[in-house]
Amino acid sequence: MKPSPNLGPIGRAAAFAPSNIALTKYWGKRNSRINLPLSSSISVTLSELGSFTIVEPQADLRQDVMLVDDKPLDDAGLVKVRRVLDEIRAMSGSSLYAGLRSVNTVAAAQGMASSASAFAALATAASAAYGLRLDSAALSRLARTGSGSASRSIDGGYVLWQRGEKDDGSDSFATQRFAADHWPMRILIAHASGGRKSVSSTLGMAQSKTDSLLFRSWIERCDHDVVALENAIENKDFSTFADLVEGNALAMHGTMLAGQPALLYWRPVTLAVIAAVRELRKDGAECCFTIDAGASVVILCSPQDARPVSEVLSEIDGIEQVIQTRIGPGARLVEAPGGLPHA
Ligand code: 2P0
Repeated sequence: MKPSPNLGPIGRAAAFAPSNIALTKYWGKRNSRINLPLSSSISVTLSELGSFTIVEPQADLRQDVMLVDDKPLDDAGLVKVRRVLDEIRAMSGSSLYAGLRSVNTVAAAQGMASSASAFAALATAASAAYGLRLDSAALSRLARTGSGSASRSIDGGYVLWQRGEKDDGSDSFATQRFAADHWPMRILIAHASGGRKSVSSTLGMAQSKTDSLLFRSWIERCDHDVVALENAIENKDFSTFADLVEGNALAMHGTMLAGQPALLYWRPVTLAVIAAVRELRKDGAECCFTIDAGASVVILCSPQDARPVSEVLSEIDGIEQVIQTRIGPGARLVEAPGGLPHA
């Protein structure tokens, strides 16, 4: 790629990016090198929970180095980080390596997508550090090459990640469809106690694609759900919204279960939360659930129902804590603190 004509100075930059929760899921790739999905997906961007990342290009470094939550990033993580940085270096015309430091406020590998906020923060901070001034579509594409779901954390509110058609991924990026205040909703994360998930999303979705009898119909269902859900959000139709959000998540887990080997992320507590949410809805609360690649459950609910719903969920055996948050803005540059960004 040619250097951008619109270059700013190279130097330390920092960004915060929030995590996001998919309302219709990304589970299946058409290109696993640059994370091109087989279906579009819709998400909400979380306020508060996410990743803070500092990037500093430095002349004395012989390779990129990164600390995540004060520990050196493992080799698999570094490969993905370098993929994003190499693309940025190609655009900026700089060959400098960078020191990076990231702090997460989301629980990694518990079914909460820490890679979404991590790579959105990386793309935002690193492009500024290398002097690039990129629009949100370009940042979303960059974040996507690190981790698919990260493409949805660049913008805030209700976000649509278009699967795109092109082999180079230029038309596969996410954009805001509705601002957070279009339909303010509370998000409750019912955090299941227990260890890390055993199979990563990256591996799990590859397995489902090759091994699940239901995979083809799963992708067809997503194509339908994305269109229908965008309409439900536009019309603030909670009943349709709840059916689509729950149905899409259950279909994704059904697809995993139909794999050989079957992939099961749930624990008994997962079913207990599902039952409680359905009971609460029957009793008139506006709430519905979704589940990612883990045992924890995320509940979308109206602001007035958030507290009573949260109280019921907190009482369930096996729920460690219920975190309440809301829909918020996307990734942004922030003031970089002093001190070297790497040890
Ligand atoms: C989603 N998940 O739409 C779905 C639902 C998990 C379950 O996006 O391989 O960590 O890095 O592109 O982004 C998790 O997938 O996977 C994910 P990669 P990523 O939120």
